[in-house]
Amino acid sequence: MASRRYFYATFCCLILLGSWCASEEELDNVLDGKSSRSANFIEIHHHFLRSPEILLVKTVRDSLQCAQHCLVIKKCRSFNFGLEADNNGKHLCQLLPWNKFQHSGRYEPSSAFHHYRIASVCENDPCQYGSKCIAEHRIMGYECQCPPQQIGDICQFKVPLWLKVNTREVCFGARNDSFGSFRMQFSGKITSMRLVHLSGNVTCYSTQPNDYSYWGCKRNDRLRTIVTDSRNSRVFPSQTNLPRFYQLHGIKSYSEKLTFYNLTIPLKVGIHQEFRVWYIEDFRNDSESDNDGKTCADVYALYV
Ligand SMILES: [Ca+2]
Ligand SMILES: [Ca+2]
Repeated sequence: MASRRYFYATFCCLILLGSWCASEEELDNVLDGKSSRSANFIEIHHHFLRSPEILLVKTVRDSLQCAQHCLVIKKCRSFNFGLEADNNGKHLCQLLPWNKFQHSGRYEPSSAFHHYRIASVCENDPCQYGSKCIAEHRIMGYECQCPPQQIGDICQFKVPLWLKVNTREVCFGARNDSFGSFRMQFSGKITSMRLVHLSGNVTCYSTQPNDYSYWGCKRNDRLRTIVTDSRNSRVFPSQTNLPRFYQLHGIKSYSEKLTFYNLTIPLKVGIHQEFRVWYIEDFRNDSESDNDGKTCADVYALYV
């Protein structure tokens, strides 16, 4: 059975300066002089990857020096290290752009080589429900490619599902362009959004402060809160001719939840995409000077 162990290697320009200078044709492919790169390598004794492409062949004094050469080359994912030394005590070092996961049929036992690959976070199977893990070696991160009915950074959520999308409370005022903004925590497709009241209230007529409302002006069924994208194009509610107020069945201006259910075509959203919550008069710059107050809310989206 092949033995396996880990070792840590790092490259910075100073370590290799003098031992190897990149040739001109190699320059596009190597880290610049200000960069550094580190990685954990997994060592598999007596194995060899017959890679369809070899980035570079060097002779080196030991496997650590081969690992350092691998780190210099951006595309390098693994290397074969020859066990037999030449007359100068140097070993063969083949730098490869692939690892055994991409070419498992070419990974084989060998009496002449040990094989080393950069440890991938994908080896721990972080992506759920059989979704595909794509390793990003330069930052040692990864990305999960989710099947259609799942979302989340590790595809952990099955849709349809309401998810809270703001990380801190979203507060909007009623004048002076005091919209509240938030960024989506998950990419996917949404059809609905829901604002859940946390604190505060707003009014369109502060000279008569007896009334209060979370989403409108007075305590009635006229709603005056909208959601736009970062370019201030309205997303919710989706009706095309926006009056100074609108109505939604069963929802009052002081209801705890303001739910928009009106996207027939799902809206594709990206992770960290910005949306804004506006008071309508403030958005329209229309009769906002006598407005007052501030409402804070959490935001949920229905992913489908
Ligand atoms: Ca007003
Ligand atoms: Ca305004």
